[in-house]
Amino acid sequence: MKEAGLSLSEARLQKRLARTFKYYERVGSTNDEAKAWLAAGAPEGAVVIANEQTRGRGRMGRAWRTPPHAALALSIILKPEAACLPRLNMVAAMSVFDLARDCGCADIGIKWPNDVQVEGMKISGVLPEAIWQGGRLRGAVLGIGVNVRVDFRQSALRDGAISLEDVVKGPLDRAELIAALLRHVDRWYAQIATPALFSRWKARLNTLNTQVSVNGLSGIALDATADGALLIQDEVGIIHRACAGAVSAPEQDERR
Ligand code: BT5
Repeated sequence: MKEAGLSLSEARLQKRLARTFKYYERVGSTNDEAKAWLAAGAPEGAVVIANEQTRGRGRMGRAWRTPPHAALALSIILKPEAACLPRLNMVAAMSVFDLARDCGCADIGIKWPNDVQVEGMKISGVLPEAIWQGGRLRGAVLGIGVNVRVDFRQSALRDGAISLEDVVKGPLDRAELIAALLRHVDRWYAQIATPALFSRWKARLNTLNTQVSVNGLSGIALDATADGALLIQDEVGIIHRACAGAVSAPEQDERR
């Protein structure tokens, strides 16, 4: 679908973002660009934005679909305390939740750890990645993808994915959406170490008290912990702790 007069462009973003950013019409993955920029000394808050990703990444090597002119794909460079890394999932999920609410969506929930769902379907995915150097946290990249007008009708994802425009039934301006999303990220990131972020995220989780299967472990999702783990009770009553596992461990990055 064409964005008449409202296409995403560096100039339109420049007018709306009071921050350092890089814009790509087409890129492999914004997370990869942001990681390279972080290594080269990017400031906190800098963001990489793309109109299209050709190798968009999900968690654990999965692919993320970002066709041109249809989605938000951005990666924000952050420099949190190492202890706050597990909270990046919450920052992103709450920010997308608020964006969906701004757009007028009503039935919004967070599927643990960080998928935002509207009407039970995935509208957004989050990929936080930490960069370590010599045992020290250099920073983190918070990748966020949001479907704005991705057409899933002919796709294998059609039963589980949805776009904002499917819900609001009207055209949305991606430059405005990015500006609004970044305002939410800034606000929630400022609260990353607070109990408020955790309690608001937990209150929006639609996963609690449902049957789940995480990393081969099945059971009832009993609770979520302040560091973002899920407590799962198996069929014999044993409680297991599942971690989101999306923020890479120091050893993994140092081996690259
Ligand atoms: C995620 O992974 O949901 C994280 C996606 C993060 C994407 C952003 S875009 C900007 C930044 N740059 C990147 O390269 N990545 C980040 P996961 O929970 O593993 O979900 C991946 C699964 O979601 C896939 O295996 C598909 O089943 C499904 N999927 C792929 N594309 C989708 C889409 N556009 N909408 C909904 N579901 C999708």
